[in-house]
Amino acid sequence: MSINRLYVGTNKRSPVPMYYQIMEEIRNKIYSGDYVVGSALAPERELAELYDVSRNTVRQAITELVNEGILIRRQGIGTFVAPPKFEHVLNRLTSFTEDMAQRNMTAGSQTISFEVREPTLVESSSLNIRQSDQVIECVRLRSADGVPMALETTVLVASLCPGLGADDLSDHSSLYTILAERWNIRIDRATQSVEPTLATPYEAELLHVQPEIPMLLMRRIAFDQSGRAAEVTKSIYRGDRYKFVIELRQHA
Ligand code: 16G
Repeated sequence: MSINRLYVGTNKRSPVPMYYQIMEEIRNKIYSGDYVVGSALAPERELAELYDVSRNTVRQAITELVNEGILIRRQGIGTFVAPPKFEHVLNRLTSFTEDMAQRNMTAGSQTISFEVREPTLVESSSLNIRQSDQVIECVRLRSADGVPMALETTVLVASLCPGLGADDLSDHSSLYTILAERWNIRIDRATQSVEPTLATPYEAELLHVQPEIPMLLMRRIAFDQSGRAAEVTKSIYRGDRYKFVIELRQHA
């Protein structure tokens, strides 16, 4: 214990709360490889002794890191170092299937619901169609090597992809590939927003996470090669497994 104490970088006299400093310490130990992915964190009692704080303070630091997706708590077993989050670089328009292929992972798709209906006011205006036109709404659970990653609700202009059925979108099929191959609709441009949100009980159950963990909500309006809006998608990505990286340049 006394040797470990030499490496403790927390400072009780700092105005920064101790739980916050301990979070930073644990994060640094993970980044520097002192704590490896999958390894168990020392018990709360030991950490409390190491940092000379109460167990409550240690528990608070650990809970915050669990919420961030850096640690994983397994009920009755312990707390473990989580694998690094997927880094998704937002500088190119890709499909979920392409994203997974770039990581040498297999994209999976499970269709939860599929229906043809009239668009809402927001959808008809985003897709630039009349309210009397038809749209196809498809809810898909997307996975990476079998692990659920995102829940996507896609609304497509029905007249652009006549005959598209629920069966077309199951297993490993890519919507963008089907649109291109069957109807020559090549998704060429999109506007996309990202906001934080909390997992609803329904999303949490499908994505195998605790309810109310942070999630990333993305909305995309995608246009084809002739500039027609083809798709409006709401995607809920697991906040504990994803981080988005944006490249910035001062001059375009
Ligand atoms: C991505 C898109 C989604 C699109 C899907 C097509 C985001 C946030 N969303 O998940 O809008 O419908 O890819 O993927 O990137 P697919 O071709 O694999 O079905």
